Parts: sequence; structure tokens; C-alpha cells
Amino acid sequence: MAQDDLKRAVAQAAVDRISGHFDGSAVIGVGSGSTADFFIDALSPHRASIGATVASSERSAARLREHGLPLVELNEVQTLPVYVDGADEIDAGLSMIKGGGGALTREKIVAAVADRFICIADASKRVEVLGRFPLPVEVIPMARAYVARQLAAMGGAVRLREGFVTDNGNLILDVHGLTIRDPVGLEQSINQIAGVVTVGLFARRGADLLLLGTPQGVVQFERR
Ligand code: A5P
Repeated sequence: MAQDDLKRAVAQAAVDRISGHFDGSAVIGVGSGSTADFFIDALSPHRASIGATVASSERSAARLREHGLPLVELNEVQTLPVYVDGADEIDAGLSMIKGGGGALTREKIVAAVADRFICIADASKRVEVLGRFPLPVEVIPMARAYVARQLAAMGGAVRLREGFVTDNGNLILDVHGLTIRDPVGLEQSINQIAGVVTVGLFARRGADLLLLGTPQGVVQFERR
């Protein structure tokens, strides 16, 4: 089964899973990336019964608009019952590496507001230990070199994502070669570095539910 078919299947499974919120008033948080794109496509037929959506990137916002889905700013929203997004890696504790598309900061903010985080991913994203996928860190431009030195001291090989500027006007450093055995601890440590806007480790607030697309079908994992 092609990877896109697995992504499409988990996107549809997420829509089925959240259909109880299609009551004309609930706001749905929508993530970023190719799996989230399939989720937006699967949401589209339900546009008349969705109160509104909040997007975690300009790219997702544009796709939501193209589909005629109602879109509001996060600041206009009091509650967000659910946020659906992909991941670059996810472990057994439902901690994730995110930000391969560079949208990590807005993703983390929307995830923080949401009551429930549903991660949708194809089977290739499920790992025993996080770190094979380079860990993205969004930094304020003037702090780039300092933060890179601090991250290197933590044991990673740090590379600037060339030619890339985030939706927030910042830079991304990708940290290669980490073996992340304590995702919560590393998330906290990197967050402490002056100049770091966001680290793409989603461990303190991981996913509540993983819908994993496998060739045998969609498998569910609840956060323990
Ligand atoms: C975007 O910045 C990311 O966090 C995505 O959620 C992540 O990269 C997954 O993307 P794909 O669904 O394209 O693999």
C-alpha cells in the first residue's frame, strides 16, 4: 500500500472519530503537512456542520479556504475540543518530533489550547526511540549561532535549514544524530536556551490518541 493511501486512511479515520463535534458550533484545530492536507480534504464534505477551524500554518489556512471551510484566528476561540495533526516521529508514549514542515511553533500553540490531540500518521512514523528524524528548533535570527553552539553541546549535529523562514519570520536549526531517551527532559532543556522560540519535541503535551495507518488497517493507540 502506498504511503499516501495510508495517510488518506488515517485522515478519514480522524474525521470519523471527531464527527461528534460536527454540531455547527465546535471549532476544530487543523495541523500542517501532507497528512494534515488529507485531513482537510476529508473534512471538506462536512463544511456545513463545522463551526469553524483554526489552522497551525499559513499553508493549511490556504487549503482550508480553498475547500470553503470556515476559518478563524486562535485568539477568537475560547475552547478547542480537538486538534488533528501529523508527526515526523512518534514513540510508544505518544511523544513526537514535529516541525519537518517548519510549522512547529503554531502547532505547539494550537495543541496547547486543544482539549485533545489526535495524531494521524502512517506506519513509518512510529519509532522506539525519537531522534533519527532531525529535531527542528525555531530560533530568533539574532540567536542562531548561540543556540547552535548550545545544541551542539547537547550532542547534536546542528544544521541551519537553508533558505527557510517560518511563518513567524524566524529560522530553523535541525539537530541531527540525537537519541532522545528523555523527551520531556530534553524539551525542557532546549526551551531554556535564550533565543529558542520552540523545539519540535512534543512530549510535555504529546498526543492523546494516535491513529496509525498500516497496510493491515488503521490501528489506535491511546496515551497511557
Ligand atoms: C509540520 O511542521 C510538521 O510538524 C508535520 O506535522 C510533520 O512534518 C508531518 O508531516 P507529514 O504529514 O507531511 O509527514
